[in-house]
Amino acid sequence: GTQDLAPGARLLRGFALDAAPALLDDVAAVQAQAPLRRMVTPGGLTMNVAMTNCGGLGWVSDARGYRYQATDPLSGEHWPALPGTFAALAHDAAEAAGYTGFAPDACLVNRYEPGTKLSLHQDRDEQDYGQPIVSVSLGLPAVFQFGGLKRSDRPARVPLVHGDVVVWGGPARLRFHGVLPLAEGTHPLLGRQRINLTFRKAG
Ligand code: MD5
Ligand code: FE
Repeated sequence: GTQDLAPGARLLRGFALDAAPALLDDVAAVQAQAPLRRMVTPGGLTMNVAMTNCGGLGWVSDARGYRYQATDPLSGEHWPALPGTFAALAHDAAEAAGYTGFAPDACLVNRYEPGTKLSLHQDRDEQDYGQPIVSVSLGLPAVFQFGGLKRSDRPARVPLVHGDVVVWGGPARLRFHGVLPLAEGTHPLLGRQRINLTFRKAG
């Protein structure tokens, strides 16, 4: 089923279920080339979530700030190419939410383990806020925090499970959001992990 969380935010329950095993094979291939790592914020804190990227651009954080760049700072090489399975799923999910022709140039892979959280933030490092963001949840369930346009707006709690896809666009694009600490558990395909794929047109 499809559900509007708010204007511009559409939850596609189970949209990625059938594709999930193929997506996870490609996640493993991406990780083999560009390993997951915990990045450091400009303020000097090590992030809780482990990350890597694929596609023409990847999101990075270090002492100099947050940005997208074409190369992996660990290797100096380009990020792995965006797998065809990823591009097709992101395009089709965006279309199901009313965005035709979505062609992401960046996929951020976020890896959560039990206890891992993502603090409330806005996604502001992309060039064009008119482009949607597609996010795919795989593995362990999480409780997503969906806030307002001000940090002080009390966030709603949205449970997200394996196979769920959310398309964030329009007036939802700049809402504050985060992920509560992951509960302990074991997923049949991923074990003690949640993987979130976040697709963007960043450049
Ligand atoms: C996650 N990742 O579950 C989330 C999924 C990130 C991040 O937040 O920055 O890597 S993307 C959630 C999102 C993106 C853009 C807008 C909104 C939510 N929103 O309006 O709530 O790892
Ligand atoms: Fe975010």
